[in-house]
Amino acid sequence: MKTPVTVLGLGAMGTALARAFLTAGHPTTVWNRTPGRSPELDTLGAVRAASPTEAVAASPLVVVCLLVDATVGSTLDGLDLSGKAVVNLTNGTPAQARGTGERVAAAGAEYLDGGIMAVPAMIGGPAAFVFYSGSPVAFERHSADLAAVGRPEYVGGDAGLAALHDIALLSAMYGMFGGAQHALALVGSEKIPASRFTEDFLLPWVTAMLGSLPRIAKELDEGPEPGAAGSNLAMQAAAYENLIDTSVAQGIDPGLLVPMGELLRQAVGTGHGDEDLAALVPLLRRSV
Ligand code: FVH
Repeated sequence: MKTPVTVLGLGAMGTALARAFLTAGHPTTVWNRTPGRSPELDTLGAVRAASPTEAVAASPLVVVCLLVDATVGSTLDGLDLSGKAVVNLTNGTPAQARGTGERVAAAGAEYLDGGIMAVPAMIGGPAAFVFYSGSPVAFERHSADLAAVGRPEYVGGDAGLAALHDIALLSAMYGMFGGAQHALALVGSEKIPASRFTEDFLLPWVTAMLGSLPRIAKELDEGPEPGAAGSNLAMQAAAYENLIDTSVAQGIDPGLLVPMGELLRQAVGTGHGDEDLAALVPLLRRSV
């Protein structure tokens, strides 16, 4: 028999997780603050618990997917978690993950924090993956069970590391979407259709540019290769002024672009004008 699983939270993501566990044959108990949510899970065989206490008691593996970290605290506090593996897939910061991990361990459970790299429709499919960090015991015991929702990627014993990986990827995603949305606003200012522009130009361009990421990463790991910058920062900083000027002239708020321009100028001003985009990364580091 497959490991029984409890899912706390039946929002869009919790529902997708419960569905994936049920589809993979796990006896699945669910609880949600607002009763009766996602009735389709009942036909798949989900058992509804009347309270978090009842839900947690039903399974050795407890998956939590609620809105924010504070919600996780108020839901789990005071529960008897002894002998359980608690896997928290709620988005949060590394510090929140470590704090929740300490409280869950104090309540007698093994703790894994997770970062889901998928939208609900992707859960259980080949492109979904989930970062995990925290208890190696829990990961070893349950990674095969957790594979039902997406490819498990264990990134270390520090409970905060999954959140760090998650936030890093979300940062890249929002930067990418912010740039793309700015591009669509620019062409939209001249009534150029968004779909055609996206398919013919935006997607191929962004895809080609993303191809330079491994070289940037290698440079960060191993240092710059002398003379390798084909598009030096002095040139980029000069051209970047045109992005701001054109936005303003077209009536588009340049707010999403301005910080990158400032960083380029800072790089040139501190002697990195002949380097490439990898040189910007160290400039973002602040001592904490
Ligand atoms: N959906 C997505 O695309 C992303 C993909 C990556 C991971 N995120 C994170 O997953 C967490 C849950 O997200 P969600 O999409 O399921 O969110 P909602 O559909 O808004 O559901 C929220 C659930 O949280 C429950 N809840 C809210 N407040 C409380 C509370 N004070 N006490 C108990 N439960 C609470 C809510 O219950 P209800 O409103 O139905 O009663 C839902 O079950 C999230 O961290 C994402 O960042 C999703």
